[in-house]
Amino acid sequence: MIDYKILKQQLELLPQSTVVLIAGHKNADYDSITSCIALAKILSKLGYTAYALIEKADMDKTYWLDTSCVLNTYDENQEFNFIMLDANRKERLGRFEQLFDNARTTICIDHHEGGNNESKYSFIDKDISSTAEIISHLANEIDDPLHNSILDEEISTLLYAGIAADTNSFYKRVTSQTMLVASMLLYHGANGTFAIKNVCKNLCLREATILSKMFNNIQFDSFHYVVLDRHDDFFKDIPYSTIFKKCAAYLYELIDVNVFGLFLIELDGSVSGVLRSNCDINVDGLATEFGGGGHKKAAGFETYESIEVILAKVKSYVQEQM
Ligand SMILES: [Mn+2]
Repeated sequence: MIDYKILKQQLELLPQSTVVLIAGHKNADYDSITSCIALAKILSKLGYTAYALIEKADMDKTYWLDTSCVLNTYDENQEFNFIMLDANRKERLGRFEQLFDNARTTICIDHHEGGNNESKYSFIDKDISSTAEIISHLANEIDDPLHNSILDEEISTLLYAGIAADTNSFYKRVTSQTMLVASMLLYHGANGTFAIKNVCKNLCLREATILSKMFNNIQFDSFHYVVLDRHDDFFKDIPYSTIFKKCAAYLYELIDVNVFGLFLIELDGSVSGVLRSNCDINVDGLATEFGGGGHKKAAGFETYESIEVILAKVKSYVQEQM
């Protein structure tokens, strides 16, 4: 559980004269993107100069958002504070890790397993649906009942989108609190249909072709998996998020699959992987063996282990845990 009073106080202790940078994990998903932008907008309303840091490669996902508070790089010529959102290990920040190292103070707000306690202050709730839900509770805490809410239509829509993304349209990891928060966001003007359309229901024909190739390549050896290879011309230029977030979401829903692995062999020989569990097998522990992590039922990694070694390790792990 997060003590939102203390989180609010911690944010208020940041001096307004110092820039606040907010960044999520590399290969940003919609929870990470919308939470970063929403928090930047909330802090701006409170009088801060706040920016959401998003990699150029992830900007294609923001075409439906106002990105006036988004930066792709930051020139560290003045002091700044750093908030790590939707990630709890600085190495997950990718290119922005160096900024974390050089920040005056660091705050982590997240809902993932693991974590290295590298931030000065950490606010982590592993049982909550999404980082966007955490930011919604924070907004509630900030709100003074005598004044207008900090939540406007835009911020509410961003947070609603983040929750929808991590819950697969309010389908998984949803609690009664999640629905109360969603209701509050709708009350403050969130455009729910627009948000879900943009984060969950936006498969185009090209992506349907990619998905059909993935379905055709499903294999089984103690667990179900698909191996894709960037050396295959078809997959050479397809964005990571299209494969791992958008298309893969359909594969995870197959009801007769217990553990699902999706592996992409990159051009440099490394392998990006995600693991999903529809049973009691904890895939976070498995992803950790490859230097990654995530949640018990959904985790990811990047490794230089060969695909043969990865498949063998996952297979023996699944057999042990069954
Ligand atoms: Mn998340």
